Amino acid sequence: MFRSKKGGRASDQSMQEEAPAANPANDRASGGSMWSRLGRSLSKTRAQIAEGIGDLILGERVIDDDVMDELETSLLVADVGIEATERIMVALKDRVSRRELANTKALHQALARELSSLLEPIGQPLEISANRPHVILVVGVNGAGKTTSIGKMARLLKRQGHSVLLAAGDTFRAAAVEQLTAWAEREDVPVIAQGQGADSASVIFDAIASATARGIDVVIADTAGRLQAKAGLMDELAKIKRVMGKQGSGAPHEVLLVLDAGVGQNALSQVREFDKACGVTSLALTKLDGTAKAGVIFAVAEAFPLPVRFIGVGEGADDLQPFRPQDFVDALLEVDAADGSA
Ligand SMILES: Nc1nc2c(ncn2[C@@H]2O[C@H](COP(=O)(O)OP(=O)(O)O)[C@@H](O)[C@H]2O)c(=O)[nH]1
Ligand SMILES: [Mg+2]
Repeated sequence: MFRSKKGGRASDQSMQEEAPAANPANDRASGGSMWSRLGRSLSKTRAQIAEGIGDLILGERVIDDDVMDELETSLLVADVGIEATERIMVALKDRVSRRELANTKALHQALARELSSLLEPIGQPLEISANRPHVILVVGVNGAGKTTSIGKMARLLKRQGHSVLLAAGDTFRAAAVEQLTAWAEREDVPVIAQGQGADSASVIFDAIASATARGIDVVIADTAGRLQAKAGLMDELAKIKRVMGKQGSGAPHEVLLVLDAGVGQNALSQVREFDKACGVTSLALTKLDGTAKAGVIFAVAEAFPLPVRFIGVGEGADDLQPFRPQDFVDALLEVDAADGSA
C-alpha cells in the first residue's frame, strides 16, 4: 500500500477509527485515534481488571473488605505484581480507613490516581541528544520485538524530521539481517549490515562511523537475543558496548531494553539480566495488544523505575506509540462503550 510521507496515513487512520466510535471518551481524549488504538489494545487486560472491579466503575457499592479483596485480586491477575499491588492497596486502604472515599466510584478514581502516580515517573519520551549521531543500542530476548520496534522507531523519528541509520547487529541469524533491511527499505533509511556470522560489535562500529561521516542524527543498533547461550550473549553485549565506547562520542547514549508484555513477571528478571550485562537505560514494552498481562508495566515501574520510551500495540508499522502514563491508565480503566452507553 502506498503511504504518503507525512500525515496521509495518520489521517486515514483517524477517519477509520473515529467513524464507528460510539465511545464519547474517544472525543474527549487528545489525539483521539491514538487513544482508541491504545484502548483497544489494552482490552484484554482491561477485561481482566474490570472483571474484578466492574462494580467500582458502574456501581455504588459500599466499600467493604470484599470489595478491597476483589480489587487486590484483579490487580494481581492483571500482572501488576505483588509489590506494586501492595503499595496501591496500602494507599487505598489508608484512605478508606480515613473515610475519604465515600463509595466505590470514589475508590475507582483513587485507584486511577494511584496507578497514574506509579507510572508518572517513567513517562519520559525519547529525546535525541546533541551528539551526532545519537546512538541507541537495542537489546532484549529473541522474539521480544526488537527488530520490529526498531523499524517502527525509524519511522517515528523520520516523521519528527530526524535522519536515521540502522545497524544490523543481530548477526546470529541471516533472517534477522533481512528483516531489518526490509524495514530500512520500507522506511527509506540506510542500513549497515554484514553477513550472518559477522562480528556484531564491528557491524555497529562501522554503522556509527558511517553515520558520523554522513552527518546522520540517530543510529539504532539491533542485537541478537538468543537465550540458549546466555553467557555468550551477555559477553557479546558487553563487548559491543566496549567497542562503541572506543569511538569516543559517548555511545551508546541509550541502551533500550525491549520487553514482551506477554511474559508477565518474567520481565523483571529480563531487566535484571540485561542491566547486569550492558546497563539498561530505558525500556519499550511490546505486544500490549493480545495480552491480559499489560499490568506488568506497574510491576516494572515499581522494581526498576526506568523511562519507558515506547509501547507496542500491534504488528503494523504505526503500532508503536510514545508511552504516555495518563493515556495508559485512562485506557486501562475506562468502561467499554458497550457497558456504559449501549
Ligand atoms: N501483536 C504484536 N506483535 C508484535 C509487536 N511487536 C513485535 N511483534 C511481533 O513479534 C514478533 C517478533 O518480533 P521481532 O521484532 O522479530 O523480535 P526480535 O527477535 O526481538 O527482533 C514479530 O512477529 C513481530 O511482528 C506488538 O507490539 N504487537
Ligand atoms: Mg530481531
